Amino acid sequence: MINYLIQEPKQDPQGDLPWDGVPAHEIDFWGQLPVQAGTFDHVDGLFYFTYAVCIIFFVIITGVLLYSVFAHRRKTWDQKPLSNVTHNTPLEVVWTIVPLIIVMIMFAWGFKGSLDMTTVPHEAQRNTYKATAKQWNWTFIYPDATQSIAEVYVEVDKPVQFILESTDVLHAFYIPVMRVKRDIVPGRYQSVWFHPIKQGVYPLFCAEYCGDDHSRMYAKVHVVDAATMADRPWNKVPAEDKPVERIAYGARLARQLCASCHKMRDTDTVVTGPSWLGMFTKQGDTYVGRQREVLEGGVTKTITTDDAYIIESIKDPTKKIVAEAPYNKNSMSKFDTLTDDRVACLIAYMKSLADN
Ligand code: HEC
Ligand SMILES: [Cu+2]
Repeated sequence: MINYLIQEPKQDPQGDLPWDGVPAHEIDFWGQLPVQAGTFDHVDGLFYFTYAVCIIFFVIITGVLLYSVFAHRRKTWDQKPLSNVTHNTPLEVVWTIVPLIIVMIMFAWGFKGSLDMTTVPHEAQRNTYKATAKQWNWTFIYPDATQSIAEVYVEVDKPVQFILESTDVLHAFYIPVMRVKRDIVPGRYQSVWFHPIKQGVYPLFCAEYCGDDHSRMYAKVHVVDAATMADRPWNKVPAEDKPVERIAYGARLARQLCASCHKMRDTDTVVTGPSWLGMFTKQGDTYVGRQREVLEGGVTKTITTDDAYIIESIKDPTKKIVAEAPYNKNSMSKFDTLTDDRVACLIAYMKSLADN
């Protein structure tokens, strides 16, 4: 079987984005990704069956058609019809029954598959994660209530369930190598489960068009062994006595979560939200926020962009809206699941932007 590579995902020149470093996966002769999950074999089985049926019938039907067109063509201009057969009962019965049987096989197979996908085994129920989709990123909550963003760790050989929710519009949770895909409807919980069988890093996509940066709504799925899992690599926010690491961590979060709307580097071109450059200025050893006109309940106020305002802007962005156009016309969705510790790292990063 021929193997060739799909293209390496396009690298963002600025790096630090969720899809950096996810290896391209080999696809087979039929254009399929290798299966990395122990469940859902029937997805591929049914796919190949349907594919084969289509090819076989295409060849038979087109063959008979072309043959008839050629063999039974009129050979002289005034030739009379050679036959006037209007129907053939045995033939019609055959071409009704045979496709009916084939379609029933497809239905039964698909129905069995759909049942297996929607019936979550107990083992997966005991290993339940939550995935929150929003424009345009993914947040994951683990069974132990810790959190990670734009990447998620699951243990190899341990069935896992994801409860899915959206805080804004329609999204879809899609991990091609696990053969799972489920639409996420705002205001409704959905769930999927799968059984990862091979360690590695795999891409998770949003498979429902959800706005400008839909194509960047991407996450990494790390399938790791139990020892790595016990170490909780996703939960390592640098400690408070490591300010430099905290700024670097905040910068990474900002690239993952906020860079699609806020300018934070000279080279950024986004203008959806206010630039973070100039948010703080440094006076001696302290960072002073800028003056900002905001609308709170329709009333214009002038405030200073201090920590409390920034925390509120993140957790409840509609409370005070930046009054300046065009920002007042755009909206920011709330990041209310972001832990305080992570928000503190984000603020440390915003302040560090005043350092140079
Ligand atoms: C979908 C686009 C979008 C994303 C993503 C986004 N923001 Fe915003 N943000 C906005 C818009 C638009 C405004 C201005 C309107 C308002 O105040 O709500 C804003 C305002 C702000 C403000 C107030 C800024 C000021 O100058 O007064 C802060 C602070 C902020 N965002 C922080 C964040 C952080 C932190 C993140 C990432 C965790 C983030 N934003 C992600 C669109 C976004
Ligand atoms: Cu999406």
